Amino acid sequence: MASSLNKLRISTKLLQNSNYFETIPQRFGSSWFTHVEMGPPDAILGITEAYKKDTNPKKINLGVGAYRDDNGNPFVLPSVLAADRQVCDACLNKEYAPISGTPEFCKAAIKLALGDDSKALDRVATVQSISGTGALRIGNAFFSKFFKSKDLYMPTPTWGNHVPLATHSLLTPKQYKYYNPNNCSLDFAGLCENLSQLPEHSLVLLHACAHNPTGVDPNLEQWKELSQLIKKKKLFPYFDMAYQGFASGDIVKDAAAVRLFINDGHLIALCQSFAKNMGLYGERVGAFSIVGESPEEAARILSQLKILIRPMYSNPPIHGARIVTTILTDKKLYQQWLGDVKTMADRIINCREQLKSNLKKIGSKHNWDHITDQIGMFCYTGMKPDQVERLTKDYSIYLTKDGRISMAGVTSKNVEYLANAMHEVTK
Ligand code: CBA
Repeated sequence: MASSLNKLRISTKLLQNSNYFETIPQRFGSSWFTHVEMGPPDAILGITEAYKKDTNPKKINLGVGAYRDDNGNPFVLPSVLAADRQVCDACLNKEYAPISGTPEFCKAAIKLALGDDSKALDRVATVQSISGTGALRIGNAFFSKFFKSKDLYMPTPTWGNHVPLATHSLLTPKQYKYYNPNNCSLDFAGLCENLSQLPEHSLVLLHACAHNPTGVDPNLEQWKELSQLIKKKKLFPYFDMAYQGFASGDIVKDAAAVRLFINDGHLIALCQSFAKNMGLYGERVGAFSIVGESPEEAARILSQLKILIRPMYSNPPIHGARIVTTILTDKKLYQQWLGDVKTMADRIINCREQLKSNLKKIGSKHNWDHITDQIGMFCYTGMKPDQVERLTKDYSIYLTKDGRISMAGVTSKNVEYLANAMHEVTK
């Protein structure tokens, strides 16, 4: 009891990032909450709020990674629409799902990641999660409770939310080298050097594909080397796969790193999201899995995951998971969905070409090759914070301060305006 109280106290302190609790007055004047300060907007989702307020008809939102069609509109995948109709027509009941989500969903989700014929399927514990963020939340809670090391190593840079997700579960975010800003590419030597220096039994967070924010992934040969290194150094690979299908347009190719690690005999943890590859952003569908040593071990892990989930949100929402299950288990819809994923990935790849060629056409002297070398939803442009600020202030182009643009917001209609603005601020 004393130790769990202590843990709660430490957690509160970490969340507040100060010795706040000891200093707050109980009550000041008429309210209990006069001491609650205004917090800053979210570094990514806050951008959409600012964008919405802008009245410039030429404004562009390149902040959040949410796919848009070539008219800049949200895109509901035709396969998702068809599956949604099937689910509604079935008039299913609205009972609670099991704590871990429906077994059919969990089975279909992990098969998509590991492959239908994976030998690991009978020794994996999978639970449905509140999209990719929720998967990380469950994973971090599990590691905080059951892993000896409380350090979570992540690439520099990484998705901004990885850091608070770690601290909320009392894990300490640590870094390893990943990206070289001088040549806008992977710092593979630095990455290997850093990983080989980590203490044994460390937790290493890896972006499975379409690294956010850099758009730079190791190639297959480099993943092979990383797998051997991680094995030799006895590190635990913890994959975040939020973009399966979005990097290359091919869900098998994008799962190559995860499947390679399994074939090399690693036990892994895996977070999946269906926000991007099925366009189910607001439905919040994802999965968290741990591949164990045996079916018996997987059953023990699953029992503990359920114990962690129950007080977090009891059990997951059902509608989005039904859509995903329908698509993944219906041969015709599945084929249609593969085509939809490719349509989205191809449009983004095409926009990369257009942005680069427009910059060249306008006369930019910079090397913009990284725009087409990088993959996935984002382009890490290399623009500095003052240049980003000018883009927003002078051109109503909204993006994160680190110069990341969501390629999904670029269209054949706004690409020229964007290229011109980028040229003006980087001259
Ligand atoms: N992992 C990574 C690496 C991500 O980029 C994101 C989404 C998630 C979680 C997990 P969800 O919970 O929606 O399944 O995604 N990142 C964003 O696309 C955005 O959705 C982004 O713009 O960086 C976000 O929430 O920040």
